[in-house]
Amino acid sequence: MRIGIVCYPTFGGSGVVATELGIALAQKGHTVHFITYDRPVRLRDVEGRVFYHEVRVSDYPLFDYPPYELVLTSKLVDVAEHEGLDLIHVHYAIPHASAAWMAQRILHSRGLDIPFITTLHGTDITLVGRDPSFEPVITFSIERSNGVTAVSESLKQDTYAHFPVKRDIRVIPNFVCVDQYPSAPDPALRQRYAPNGEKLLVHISNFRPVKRVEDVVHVFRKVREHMPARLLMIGDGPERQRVENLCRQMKTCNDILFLGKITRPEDVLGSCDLFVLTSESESFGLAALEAMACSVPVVSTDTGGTPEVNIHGVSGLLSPVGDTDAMAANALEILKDGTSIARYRKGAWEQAQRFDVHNVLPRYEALYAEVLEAIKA
Ligand code: GMT
Repeated sequence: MRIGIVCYPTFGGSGVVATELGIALAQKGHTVHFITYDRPVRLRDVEGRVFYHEVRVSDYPLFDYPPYELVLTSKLVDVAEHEGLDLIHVHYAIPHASAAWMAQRILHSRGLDIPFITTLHGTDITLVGRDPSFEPVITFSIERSNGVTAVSESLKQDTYAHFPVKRDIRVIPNFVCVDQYPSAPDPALRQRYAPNGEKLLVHISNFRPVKRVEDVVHVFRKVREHMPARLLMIGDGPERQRVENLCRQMKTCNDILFLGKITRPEDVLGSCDLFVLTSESESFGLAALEAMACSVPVVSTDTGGTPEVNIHGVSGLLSPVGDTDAMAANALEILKDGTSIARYRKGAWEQAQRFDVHNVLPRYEALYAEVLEAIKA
């Protein structure tokens, strides 16, 4: 199959999943064309079957706002026609699904009928989508997609709750290539970040308000009252400065390290003892799954799709949003002794296996086959 993938090329989970999906499809022999405004950060070639087409918006003085959706639409038409795409898969409802619909109509007028699939990732529905000004476009493009997937059952239900959408939405969860994650800590990294045998906590996010990153610092402070510990903060975003200021006020700077954006977070994750995710809302929590794939247990909030990924008492522990006392108690419960740590590490790794690419990819391929069949009929 020749598949076009549209995604945000950044460190966000939707871009990471879209990129890994394209790579996994190419590994199975499909040809994959990424169409986006920048090269996806995790993109790599697979035997000449992965291509990248940049959507470049020129800066016309006439426009107050750059017309990205229109340029994306034209690029989709161009790539579909000239690369002979069989199908387009867009990640994130806006503006990708509406651009795909417009491209589909243009292609139809030129005698080509190409289906498009929309994968809903979370903030397109739970945050951005709740802005009433987007509602008509999101509802329309979900209804008109040839196939729609959501990354969790919770996100599927949120979509029905927030939009007057009637059509079927298929849950296909996010995935990881479990083999690509380290199976044991790296002694050199442990020595660098926890030189005195401290427990190593880690958080990864885009530091947006929805992540409640300050709560991570409060959880860490409470854990450190009971055991020697250090915290690694990975990622960057609008809240980072505020969180760094909080660390300075609390005089915890020596034990909290801000590593910024990292292309291969698994290199660090694999050497940590506990992943902390304090989000207010989270459709899935890909970063938590990546931690679990490295056998790192998770202390998280019980919001959105997180409980579908982090199983309470197995891969980690869950507690209500904002309850940093409960999250710290959960962290201490997991880290209390070697037996508990080993049990949760095993539970985390086993739970990650359920989301291995080998289990999830066939579900996308089956959907592709179904929509291609339906468009021919
Ligand atoms: O978490 C973010 O703010 C980024 C966002 C994105 O679109 O990249 O992540 C969403 O999609 C990820 C991949 O499906 C999910 O793992 C995240 O849970 C989801 N984020 C939220 O729902 C807040």
